[in-house]
Amino acid sequence: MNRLSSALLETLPADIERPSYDRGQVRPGVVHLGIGAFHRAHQAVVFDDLIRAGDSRWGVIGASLRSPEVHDQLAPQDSLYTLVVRDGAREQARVIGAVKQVLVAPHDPAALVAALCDCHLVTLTITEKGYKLDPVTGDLLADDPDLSADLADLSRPRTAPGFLVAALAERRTRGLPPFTAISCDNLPENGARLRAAVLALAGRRDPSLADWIAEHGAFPQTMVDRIVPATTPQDVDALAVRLGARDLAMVKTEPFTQWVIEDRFSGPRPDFASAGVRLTTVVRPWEDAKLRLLNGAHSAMAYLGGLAGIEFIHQMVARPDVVAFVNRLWDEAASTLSPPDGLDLTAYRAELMARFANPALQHRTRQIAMDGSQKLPQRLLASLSARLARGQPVDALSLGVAAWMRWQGGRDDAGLGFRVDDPLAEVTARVFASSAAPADQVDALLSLRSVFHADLAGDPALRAALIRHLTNLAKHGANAAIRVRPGEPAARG
Ligand code: CS2
Repeated sequence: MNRLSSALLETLPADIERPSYDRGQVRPGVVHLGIGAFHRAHQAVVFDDLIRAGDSRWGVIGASLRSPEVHDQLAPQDSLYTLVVRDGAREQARVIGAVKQVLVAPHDPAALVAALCDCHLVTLTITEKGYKLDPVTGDLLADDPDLSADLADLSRPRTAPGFLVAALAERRTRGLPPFTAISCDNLPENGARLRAAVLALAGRRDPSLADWIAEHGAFPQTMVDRIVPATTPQDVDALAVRLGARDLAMVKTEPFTQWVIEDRFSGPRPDFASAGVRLTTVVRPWEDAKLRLLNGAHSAMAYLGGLAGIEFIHQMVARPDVVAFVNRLWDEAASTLSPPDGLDLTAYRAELMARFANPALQHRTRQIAMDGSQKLPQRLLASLSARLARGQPVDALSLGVAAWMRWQGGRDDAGLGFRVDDPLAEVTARVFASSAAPADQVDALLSLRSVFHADLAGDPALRAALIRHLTNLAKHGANAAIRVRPGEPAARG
């Protein structure tokens, strides 16, 4: 069967939406770093909408900072791919034309720097790990080999901050203004983090460059939201039947999508509002609500479900005991939020539960469990700290954290081993190798300063709750632990 390509667009069935514009006229106003599935199902769709509406400045040059995989999927397809939106039994398919090209940074770093010198916007999804900042001190990481290489020599950058600084230096030399750099990772203050990383790296090379970026650059904060599970070979096969062509770069997602951007730009700004994006002055309350409610529940369900051997999120929320647990977690987390105007937490929670229940997404608990050490602070620990500071109970939040702890042991409740996919996996594996006692495990994990701040780690109420939960999890399993209400003993489930 043929691959999806420009030549095949005309032959696609009528119910497949496709670019309604001349792709040859689209200019590359955006460079995206980290062109994974999330970008293709979220920001790239907004740029496609803008181009469809007649503004051809917002074509995307995508870049992968490590692997050639996305390039190899998209290049034979003229960078076309299908967005498959699934809602229960309903499915819509739309071919997205906004991506013009994919660069593989390590193969040709100069091409990426050149693209960055010739764009208005840079968007980034480089994951929590990509910012190269110590999560506690906020300084550049001391022991990252790629960052050390960039600090020594930026002629062939390796890291995202390295690429941005190399290109900004070049733009300054050429008398061009900086681009607007929009972090789209699930991190609080994502724009401030990106700015801090770029300024720190620039400052180590040339303080006047850092001053110029600080004065003229823009790093808006954002909140991004759309559930985008990893594509499976079965998804590709099913789409091939609909398209009559194979699309190895397809992405699958839900109908819901949301993007809130701080209105702070250093150059041309697309008419984002016309494409459904909310521009605002304060993003933090949106981010906090999304991270602590959606992502907090996701992570807690990922570890509890993973331990109980439950594969998908929709299977979790099909269970009344899990729904009750998630609601307890949300009651605790919501009490720490100051929702912005336009966000009704009751409606938001109901909508989240319905999104989790979408059976067509097949969102794996294992996928969400990845990189927990990087995700826990903003998803569960921020709410925990706020509650503990007010002397309030944290039973559900601490169960989520205890489940993350047990996950580090690399063995589920049925005794099956799995690989813990996390930058701290080696360190946490040693904790489980050295003691089987929950109290020892809790103490050792609480001493990880890149995850738990010292005052959180030293809180006796938290330590006691974690030991109680980890003991229950080890003795009775996650299914039973989900059902335990504060004050009740655990029963085997
Ligand atoms: C998920 C997120 O994998 C994960 O950690 O919690 O990717 C989640 O699906 C998105 O943030 C939804 O916007």
